[in-house]
Amino acid sequence: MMRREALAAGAVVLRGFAEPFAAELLADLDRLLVQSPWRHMTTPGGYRMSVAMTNCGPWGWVSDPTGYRYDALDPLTGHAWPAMPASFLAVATGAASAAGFEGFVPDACLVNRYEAGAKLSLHQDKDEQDHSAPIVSVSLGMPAVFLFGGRRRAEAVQRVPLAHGDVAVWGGPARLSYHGVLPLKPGQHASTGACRINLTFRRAR
Ligand code: MD6
Ligand code: FE
Repeated sequence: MMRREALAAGAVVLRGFAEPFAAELLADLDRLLVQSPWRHMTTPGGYRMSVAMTNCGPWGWVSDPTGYRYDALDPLTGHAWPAMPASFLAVATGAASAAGFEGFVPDACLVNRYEAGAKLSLHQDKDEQDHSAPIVSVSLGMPAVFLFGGRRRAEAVQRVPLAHGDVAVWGGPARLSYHGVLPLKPGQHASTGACRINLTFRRAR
């Protein structure tokens, strides 16, 4: 059973939406990691990100000392990113529809791995060309506290626990909302061990 929790106009958490697909998503993730492995990117400010990342699909989100961008090639391998698995696409389009965003076809999936202590500071996703498409964010494994604010950094931030199988979707009036993830607590999850995996789907181009 899926529970729907509104965060704001245009933003919702679909509790457990991805749970039935979790085993397939994680098996497909293992296959794509052979092609484009985890790496810790560097921020434009020169810091090593605590979250390990990779991508799949036509476009991959990349951070390096020159800035943030979407790139068709994995800078680590020089090759195209792995294709987006059918299971990933199905969960992303299904969750978007359930959240009221019909016709969402992601062309980028950023995959994040949080280990104990890893965090993501409050930010907006604005490197995409098309802000009419939502962001679809699938949580697997260890739980985390997601921070969800407003369009301006100074606005109040909600603390939203995200567990295995939960999907957060934000678009429309919430598309440019500030968001982040608090440092992951140590622990173990049956499907991912000590880490949290997050699949973030976007329309980059
Ligand atoms: C999450 N990730 O891991 C949310 N945004 O739950 C993001 O919001 C994110 O990991 C932009 C770039 C990288 C990210
Ligand atoms: Fe983000």
